[in-house]
Amino acid sequence: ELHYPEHVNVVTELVDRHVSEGRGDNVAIRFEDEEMTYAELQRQVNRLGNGLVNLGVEPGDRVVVRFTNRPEAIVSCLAAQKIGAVALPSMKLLRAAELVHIINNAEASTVVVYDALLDEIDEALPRTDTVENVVVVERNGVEHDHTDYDELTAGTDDDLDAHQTTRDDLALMLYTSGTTGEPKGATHTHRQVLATADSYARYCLNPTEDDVFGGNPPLPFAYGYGDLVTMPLRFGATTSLVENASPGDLLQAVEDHGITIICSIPTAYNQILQKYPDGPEEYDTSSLRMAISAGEPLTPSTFNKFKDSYGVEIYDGIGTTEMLHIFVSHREGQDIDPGATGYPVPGYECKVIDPDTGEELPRGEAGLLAVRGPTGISYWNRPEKQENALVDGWSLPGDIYIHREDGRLEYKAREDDLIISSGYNIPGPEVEAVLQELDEVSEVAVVGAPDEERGQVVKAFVILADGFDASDELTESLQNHVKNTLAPYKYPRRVEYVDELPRTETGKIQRVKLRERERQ
Ligand code: 3SK
Repeated sequence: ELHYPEHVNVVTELVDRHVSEGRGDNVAIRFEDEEMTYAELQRQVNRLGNGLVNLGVEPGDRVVVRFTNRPEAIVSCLAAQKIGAVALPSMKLLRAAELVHIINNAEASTVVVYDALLDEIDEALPRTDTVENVVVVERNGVEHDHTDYDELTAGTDDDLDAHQTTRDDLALMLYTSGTTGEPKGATHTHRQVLATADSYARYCLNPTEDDVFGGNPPLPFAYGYGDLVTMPLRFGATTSLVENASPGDLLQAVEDHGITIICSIPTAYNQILQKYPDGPEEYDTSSLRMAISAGEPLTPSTFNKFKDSYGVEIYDGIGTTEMLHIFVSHREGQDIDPGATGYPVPGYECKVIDPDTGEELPRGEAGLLAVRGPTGISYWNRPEKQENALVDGWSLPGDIYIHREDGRLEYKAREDDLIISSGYNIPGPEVEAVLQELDEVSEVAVVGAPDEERGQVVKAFVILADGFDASDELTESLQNHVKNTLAPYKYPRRVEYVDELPRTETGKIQRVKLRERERQ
């Protein structure tokens, strides 16, 4: 079990401790060709923290932080947390209507925003009730009549004592992507933020201050916040930020910043493999010691291809915005079985239950995953959602898993992604993983389509890899590949070739949109 003192402020632990213990010259952030040491990060956090206090921001206030993956995003979150406020990073693609919902639901008092993302805030503001301060980081000459970040911080002190937050005060709020209804605010306390590094990172990644974490998950995505803020800073390591990273940008950052732990999602790993199949020949990726993946299940074929081309293993993990980070994964040094997500992360317990009775199922049977540990589901002001999401202290993330005899947890599907066809339960992602093995397939999503005879049939939406064209013969060979690999009733009776798949900003396939399309 993880223990924290009654009073703890996450910023003291992530930044100040390194400076006071002699690691102030370690590089905390690398961005383009700039480096920011821990001492400089502390100074910038303190100056903005003082600026926010001068504006009247109080402990407990919610501060919306809206940026691309840039250093000011990290400084702004940490400055808010250091003065006892709650950082609320917002995804950059959110439109005004979504921002209105979030700002009003969170009753945010303050917004710190990158000027390139100001327009949606300006459109949202007249429909919000609580915002008193808007601080703009002007880097692109966007005109505005709000508080200027550089002016606000220019006149403030370099020193700031962290607010005496308790370990159970809120530090961070992240809104779910809202694929199943209105976005919900998932709240996280100072100790829970630290716990993600002290459980998952410490045991599964084994980081040291020489590590460089880098990748392209957006910082407001819990996965990105953990990998690119909490985890590197907890260990005095470096975070490498890349704005709007394409596969090439990501590999360039590996080469330029010496990334040792690359963090991304399966789609991006597949894109890298498609575009740069002989990676190390085009970019120097020799600094990499491991790769991590989350957001969507990683298929064994992606794991194997990446290992063959780039010489490192991808550690898959499952987490949720509500749990803040990964709670099932393999650990560094363990024998990875790419057919399973891994074991419960030390500190977490997992069980697979019957969704109807709540009883734990025998090993080997598929059911609903339940998890408990140092983080857990706690929604801001949504009692009706809270009630069903947390049962007797167990969080129910909504995934179907098998708890195997060997102790590993094997992903089957999201609860909603189980296709029931002629009475058979068919996990869509299992069929996706098999189709993904084929060179012809670049990306694929499998959902249930309504069918008079079978209730539902398996339907695959396929993006073809470069150089392949759709044809009846190709469809037949995709179908045969599934029939020859899985129980034949799982093969996709319908295949549609598409140019793109609907995805959330965090890269998750929106199968719900595909299902809706099929129902029309
Ligand atoms: O999607 C995931 O698997 C995930 C992992 C870590 C943190 C947050 C999320 C949603």
